[in-house]
Amino acid sequence: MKVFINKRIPETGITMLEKAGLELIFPEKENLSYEEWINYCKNTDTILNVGGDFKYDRHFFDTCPNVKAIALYSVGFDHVDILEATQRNIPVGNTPDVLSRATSDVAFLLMQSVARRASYNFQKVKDDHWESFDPLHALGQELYGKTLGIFGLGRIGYEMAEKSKKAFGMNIMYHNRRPNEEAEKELGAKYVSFEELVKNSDVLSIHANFTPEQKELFNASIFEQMKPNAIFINTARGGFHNQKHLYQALVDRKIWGAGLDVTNPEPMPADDPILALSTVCILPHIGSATVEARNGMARLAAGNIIAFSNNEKMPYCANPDVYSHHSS
Ligand code: 8YV
Repeated sequence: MKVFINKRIPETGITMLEKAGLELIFPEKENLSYEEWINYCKNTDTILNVGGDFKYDRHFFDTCPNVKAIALYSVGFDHVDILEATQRNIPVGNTPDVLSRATSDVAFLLMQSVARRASYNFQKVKDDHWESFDPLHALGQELYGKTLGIFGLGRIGYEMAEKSKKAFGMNIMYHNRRPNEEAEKELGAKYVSFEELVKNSDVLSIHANFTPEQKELFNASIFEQMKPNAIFINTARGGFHNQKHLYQALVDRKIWGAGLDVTNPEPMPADDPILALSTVCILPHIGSATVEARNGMARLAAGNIIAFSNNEKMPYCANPDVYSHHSS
């Protein structure tokens, strides 16, 4: 069985696939164009997909009818039309859990970096602008006892809430598709409406799966309702926020700061004025960029491909319905 892998992943995953006797196909060059990528996909049975550059939409599935399974090297699957894949009996694997610590660490890091204007101050040192001590200049804010609002309390959101509670005694509230009993019991997390979350969070951190209906959910009218001291954190998907509105909300002091590991668009232009603000910290989508997380992702993605090649269910599948569909 042929497996097309569009970018190198950690060796641990490659070794698993080789040991399973699968034929691995790597592109001849980095950064394929859409046409080049499609040509590889047309001639393969399965894909181990790295990154979110190309969309798996109806056009893709029509053009590449040989593709029988896709294993994503990501937990997010917003670049895949899951309904379309399911209708065509194509399982789509993903990589949950193994990156929850690393990604929530980045949310936690951004929260602190923004609260203490770390990026701005680091830039001052680099620019040789270390000025004489000023008791009033560019003060930060402390997080002790503040309220953290989690939008989407799954595995990553839980880890962020737990760290914030342990470190700063933060009160946790959350908005989710359904209540999270464990978070309520272990962290005293309180389920609130979206409106309450927006109005009462000192820090609002997004940890939900992105769907097209949620495109730019966080826009001017939402920032308007937030607390003036609020810090907005997005480590999920850039599509959740309107970045121009976010900039304006910061300039107009509707909210206090923003920490982003995902931007809109992505990559974002280096001349975006938001980068000049002192209560902003922006990272280039590094949530899962640790050796531990990336090795874990490689093992799960390879395991999904191997399971498929053995006619077994993918252990981590974004569309498990595909299996009930098969047997009916
Ligand atoms: C990846 C991610 O870096 O898992 C996800 O959903 O966003 C990150 O782990 C990104 O998707 C590239 O594959």
